[in-house]
Amino acid sequence: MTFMPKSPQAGLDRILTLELVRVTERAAVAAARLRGRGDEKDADQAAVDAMRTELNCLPIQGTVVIGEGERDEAPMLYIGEEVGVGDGPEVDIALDPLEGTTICAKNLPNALAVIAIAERGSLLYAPDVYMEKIAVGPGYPEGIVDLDAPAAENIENLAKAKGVQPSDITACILDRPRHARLVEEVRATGAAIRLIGDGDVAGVIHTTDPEETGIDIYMGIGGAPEGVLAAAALRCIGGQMQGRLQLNTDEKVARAENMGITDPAKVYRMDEMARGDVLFAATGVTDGNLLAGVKFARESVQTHTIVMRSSSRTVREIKARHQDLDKF
Ligand code: VTB
Repeated sequence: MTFMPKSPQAGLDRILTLELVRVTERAAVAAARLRGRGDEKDADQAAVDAMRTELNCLPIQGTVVIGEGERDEAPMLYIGEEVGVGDGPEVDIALDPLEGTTICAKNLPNALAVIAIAERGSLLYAPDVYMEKIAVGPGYPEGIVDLDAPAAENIENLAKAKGVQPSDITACILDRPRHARLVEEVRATGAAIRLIGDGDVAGVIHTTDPEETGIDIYMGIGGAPEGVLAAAALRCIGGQMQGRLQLNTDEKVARAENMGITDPAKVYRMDEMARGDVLFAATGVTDGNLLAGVKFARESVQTHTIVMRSSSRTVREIKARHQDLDKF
């Protein structure tokens, strides 16, 4: 009998999934060399340079749509920058070479190097404003959480669907004064809260494996670019997420309009933030709940990456030992 390889699904070339791993690995190693040095800017710059170098080796015609900022404020990986070798599929790219610059500078858990690639026109072009978010992992009925419902109702509905008491639920929320009321409302249900300093892309991803991470639900206001990246990840693993841009000034509304957003109050579902075939990769910079951080040994560097693709829902974990230390 001849072995017939399974034909790849439509959408992006699946070989890109593995190519993507090198991109986040390299950014993570560059940032990790500057872990715990108290210098956020240096670590971020190192990650940006490394990611850009590796991205420019990919066989794509890529456009950064979620990046380091607008062209005038970010010299590299700015929104609109063309990356890749300029040949191959036209793709949109959302990236954060160092998600959690402060946690990296302090060497605290869950700093990541992150990237998502999607077919052209299928990621939400979100301005760099805040986004109110709510997310849960897979296995719950559609609509189990709702951004417009009171926090207590979301916790209670989730607990019911999970078959536990609200006191068995843990919510992940960014530790910010703006969340004082949300924290109060969640605690009033009896639920526990994991307050994180930064890193809400990881916070959202952690909801997909509550047994491992101890987190059932992500709630609160974080960055909109991080919201799109998190939605891309959940599209691949499964789960539910909603986000609403915080366009609370005329200037922000105008910026959003420039990016094609006409309804400032719209609640975006996960599949409206990241449509079509999406590839997502994240490499741990510091040790975290799902990914180990970069380890430096005498003759090698080790990395831990999660890489996935929405059309097949394959989730791979890649632990790599790099021995070509000149490159890293
Ligand atoms: C979050 C967090 C990021 O920005 O999105 C946060 O996940 C939101 O902004 O790691 P504020 O810090 O202003 O609250 C980050 O901290 C990255 O800047």
